[in-house]
Amino acid sequence: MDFRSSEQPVRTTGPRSEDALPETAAAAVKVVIVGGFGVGKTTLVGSVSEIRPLTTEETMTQAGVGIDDTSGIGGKNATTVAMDFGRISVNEELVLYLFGTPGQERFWFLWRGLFEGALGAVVLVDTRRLEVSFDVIGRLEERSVPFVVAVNSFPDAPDHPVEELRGALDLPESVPIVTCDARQRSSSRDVLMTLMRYLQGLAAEQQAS
Ligand SMILES: Nc1nc2c(ncn2[C@@H]2O[C@H](COP(=O)(O)OP(=O)(O)O)[C@@H](O)[C@H]2O)c(=O)[nH]1
Ligand SMILES: [Mg+2]
Repeated sequence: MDFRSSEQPVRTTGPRSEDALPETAAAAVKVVIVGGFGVGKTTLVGSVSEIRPLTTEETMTQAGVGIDDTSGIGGKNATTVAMDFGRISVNEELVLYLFGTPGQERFWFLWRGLFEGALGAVVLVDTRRLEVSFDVIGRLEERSVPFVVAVNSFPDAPDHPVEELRGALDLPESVPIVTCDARQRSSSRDVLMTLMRYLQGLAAEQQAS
């Protein structure tokens, strides 16, 4: 895909100049950020995106009460009903487009088509509610979407060693598990870099075989 344009129209309205893609951008990669309700998807996309992230949040309505399990996540009163969208230039050539998507069962219709063309995914995990991650991981495995797991460190979350989490989530040795603070740009960026390195490794393996 070539995002460069030889003709740069002069705009008086429209995207701000800082939203413009670098001229050198040569490759665009679609990355999906998934995870249960309140794990920090919107926060991660927001902290790392170089464009003002597009977020579709709707204050949780009575309809969501009892369906979205808010126990253990005090203070959370909005749930993502659609998607988060952001962009990050990893280097001069590589641009990632981030799509944050809810993992609750009632939003699975959004998954249709979303993973088309996606190179990989980040599964955000809250150790206080690991069970929401099971379905999400299962669905990624079904679709053969490579993913890394990022454990978002909430202050009152129990501190599980990575290998214990690997066991609990039933993940093979090869799947990277990292911890992060989704509010920190550098930490969110590290998660994405872990995914990119993992994807590179998989591509190299495939080439070798
Ligand atoms: N302590 C802590 N709080 C976080 C972190 N990431 C997100 N939060 C908070 O957790 C709540 C849910 O995050 P949000 O991004 O809306 O979750 P989403 O439903 O997955 O999009 C928000 O109040 C965030 O400020 C983190 O890494 N550490
Ligand atoms: Mg959200």
